[in-house]
Amino acid sequence: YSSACLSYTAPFVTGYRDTNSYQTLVASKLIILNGFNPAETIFETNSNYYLARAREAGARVVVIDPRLTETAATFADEWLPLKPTTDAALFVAMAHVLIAEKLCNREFLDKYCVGFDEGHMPAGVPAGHSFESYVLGRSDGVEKTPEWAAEITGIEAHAIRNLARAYGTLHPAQLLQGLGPQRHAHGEESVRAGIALACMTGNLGVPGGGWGGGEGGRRLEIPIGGLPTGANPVKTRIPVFLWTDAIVRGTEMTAEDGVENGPLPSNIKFIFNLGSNTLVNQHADVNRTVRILRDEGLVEFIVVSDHFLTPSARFADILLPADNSLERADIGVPWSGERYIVFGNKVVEPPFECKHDYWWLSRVAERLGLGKPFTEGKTEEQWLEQIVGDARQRDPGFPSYEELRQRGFYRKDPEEYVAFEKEIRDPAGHPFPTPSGKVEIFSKRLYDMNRAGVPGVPHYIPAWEGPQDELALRYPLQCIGPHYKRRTHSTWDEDPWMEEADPQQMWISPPDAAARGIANGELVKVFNQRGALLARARVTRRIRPGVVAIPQGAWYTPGKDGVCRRGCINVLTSQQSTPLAHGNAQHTLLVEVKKA
Ligand SMILES: Nc1nc2c(c(=O)[nH]1)N[C@H]1C(S)=C(S)[C@@H](COP(=O)(O)OP(=O)(O)OC[C@H]3O[C@@H](n4cnc5c(=O)[nH]c(N)nc54)[C@H](O)[C@@H]3O)O[C@H]1N2
Ligand SMILES: Nc1nc2c(c(=O)[nH]1)N[C@H]1C(S)=C(S)[C@@H](COP(=O)(O)OP(=O)(O)OC[C@H]3O[C@@H](n4cnc5c(=O)[nH]c(N)nc54)[C@H](O)[C@@H]3O)O[C@H]1N2
Ligand SMILES: [Mo]
Repeated sequence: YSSACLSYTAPFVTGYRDTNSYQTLVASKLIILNGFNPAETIFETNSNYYLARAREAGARVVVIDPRLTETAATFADEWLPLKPTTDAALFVAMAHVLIAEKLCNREFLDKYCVGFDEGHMPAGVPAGHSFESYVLGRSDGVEKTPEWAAEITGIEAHAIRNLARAYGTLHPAQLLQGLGPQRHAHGEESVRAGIALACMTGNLGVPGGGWGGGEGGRRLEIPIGGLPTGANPVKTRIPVFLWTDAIVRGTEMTAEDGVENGPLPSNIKFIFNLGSNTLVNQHADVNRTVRILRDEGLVEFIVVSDHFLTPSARFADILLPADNSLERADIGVPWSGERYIVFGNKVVEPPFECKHDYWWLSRVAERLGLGKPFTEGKTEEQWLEQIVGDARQRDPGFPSYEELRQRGFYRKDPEEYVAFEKEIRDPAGHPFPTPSGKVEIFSKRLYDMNRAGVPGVPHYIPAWEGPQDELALRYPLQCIGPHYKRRTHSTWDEDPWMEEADPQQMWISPPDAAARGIANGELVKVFNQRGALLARARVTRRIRPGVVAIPQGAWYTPGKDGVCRRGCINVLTSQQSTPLAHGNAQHTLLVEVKKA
């Protein structure tokens, strides 16, 4: 759900996915934050600290986002409010300026990359397929000038030119992409086009330079393990976003659907849903999901474990009340590449029948005759001791179990980490782990796969349900669902204090509101071909006209008419997956809004 397009696509280009640590921002002369909003989504505890340091050191910060986010309000010298789904067009036009104004680092491209120009193409590919040929319009007759992109992105041509010139002359420069731009139809392309730009300006593997998709410095993580998961005898894998399809047509899904080692021997009949509200709330197209889950002939049994009676929990055949982090001892590992772990001691006993998931899972394993291999006879605490013991073997500085329990955390000093540094310093000794050993701006693997909508080099491909889709005649507003600072997805949506601080509301621009007679604070109905919801309008200049934003994560609360009263954006989103990664495009949708 988070990063399918990035995680799946980046390895085709650079061999693996990696990002500089945020300390390196301090050396940057220019920082482009593209759909990256760490002031609200906190990509690393100190990402904002380093952004502030970088600004103090004189870096210019440009934020590209349809919304004037808290990040833009706090750090940006310039805000470019582009139309959602059009990042690749912006990047391709920046590439055009770099070529036309001779700001390209040809030496870097020749040495480290394949596929930028016709002189550096893999064997067996007909002429005209390089990135340069695409940008200059030699392959399709359309020159990707800033004027071409202005029409598509809604960013004026001179602003695109200025940004490209700054990127081509201020060195080192860092281009950081959040995960929002890739959670879109053809989200693969903004990832690939971003890496191509970083190479064109010689910004890969350089301190203060770099290209990043979200999390920083993964390689510096603390070596903490978890419970062994054993060997999964099932070798068939499906893209997670297609789980609802696997319920209705699992056995028919093929490699075209992203299935590996298929086919599935059966459609999904049984679901364990632990610590997740994705069963209903967080997956796209709630109304379709609900229709599927209601059909008892499809999924026959659902087990849910949670703290709250979430919209997902309402679909459980068996609902298990879980203990929470104050009611058990556990090791907490940050989700991003950070250099600390925390230890949470048990503060109170779990109330009523609440139990740790390990407790009931062990008992299920026992009934299946797998008790011993599952638990190895160990209690929860014995597992924690073993995990700490293993970590101590890998890292001599790691505290003992008792020390960790007392202190509550273990951290290592932050260290600068520059992604792809060794590949750039020593290309012969450390080739990029791609077929050519270089950065593949043209990927022969993707070209040979010949997947519809995935060419060999990055292209701008108009999104389905995007601003250029005919559907916009019926539903003229693009709608995005940003991650909201007051909650984690749907967690704490029901908390009244958080609601007071940051209510669930829809951002709409003054002209769009005026055209519909909507005043600030009024209740509106937002709808499209899949569903409808009610929301309070926040009329604000902080969003570009033509776009509305409804924070994702509100609890699905349908009225008798099926309209969601709370404002769960996933009643409007689509289950169509992206063409290569089969990731979700949950930011790509069109809607209309009217007074409720
Ligand atoms: N407070 C809080 N923090 C969180 C989370 C949370 O729910 N709440 N969730 C966590 C998780 S699991 C994840 S995966 C990350 C998610 O982090 P992201 O995926 O980066 O977050 P989003 O809010 O989806 O998108 C980031 C920004 O992209 C913008 N955007 C949307 N569409 C486009 C586009 O087409 N182009 C451009 N340039 N910008 C666009 C949005 O307006 C938004 O400001 O956050 C993590 N952090
Ligand atoms: N429209 C739209 N939809 C999105 C996104 C988007 O950008 N737009 N983002 C997507 C992304 S990136 C993600 S990661 C997903 C997130 O989707 P989910 O991971 O499903 O998100 P949460 O709503 O945080 O659900 C977590 C649940 O776990 C429960 N829980 C917490 N701690 C425990 C515990 O210790 N034990 C048990 N048993 N339960 C516990 C919480 O109460 C909560 O109900 O949403 C995706 N959905
Ligand atoms: Mo995520």
